[in-house]
Amino acid sequence: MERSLVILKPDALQRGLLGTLIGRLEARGLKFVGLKLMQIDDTLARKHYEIHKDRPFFPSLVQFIQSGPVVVIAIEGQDVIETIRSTVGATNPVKATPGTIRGDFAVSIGRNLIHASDTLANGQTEVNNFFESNELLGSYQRDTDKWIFEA
Ligand code: IDP
Ligand code: MG
Repeated sequence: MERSLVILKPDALQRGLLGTLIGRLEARGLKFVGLKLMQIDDTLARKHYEIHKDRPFFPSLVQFIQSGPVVVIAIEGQDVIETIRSTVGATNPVKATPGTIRGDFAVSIGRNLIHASDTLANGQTEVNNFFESNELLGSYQRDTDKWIFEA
């Protein structure tokens, strides 16, 4: 089953937007299988953003993501990577479509509120980097699933 890691970044908590952003994801019908408040340490920050290590913004990115508590969410289901990326919107909020999270709540690329995995492989890797297997509850059913997913 496809998995994605969402991080509600430190700006989301500081701005009091956790509930709003979780609500957007929940209202779309996405199934949460892991969810916790944590503070990311330097080792995990560097690992998470390793693909950007040669970019000029890397130092500020790893510093920002560990600058305060975050909420991390593991989401599971068919096509969750693409579904969540479309809900999140473009990396640069200036270019993000209104109706997306970044298009509605952010204006600056370095304060764009939310991370979402970008590929199937990265989704699996990132969920495993942030959650122990006993923190993931993958097997429960929701009574609403038949109203959200066509059989
Ligand atoms: P994504 O979060 O939409 O997947 P990525 O390209 O993976 O975007 O970049 C990771 C994060 O790095 C972005 O969410 C953003 O906060 C930051 N970032 C990306 N490009 C820039 C930039 O050009 N300047 C400053 N920060 C950037
Ligand atoms: Mg990315």
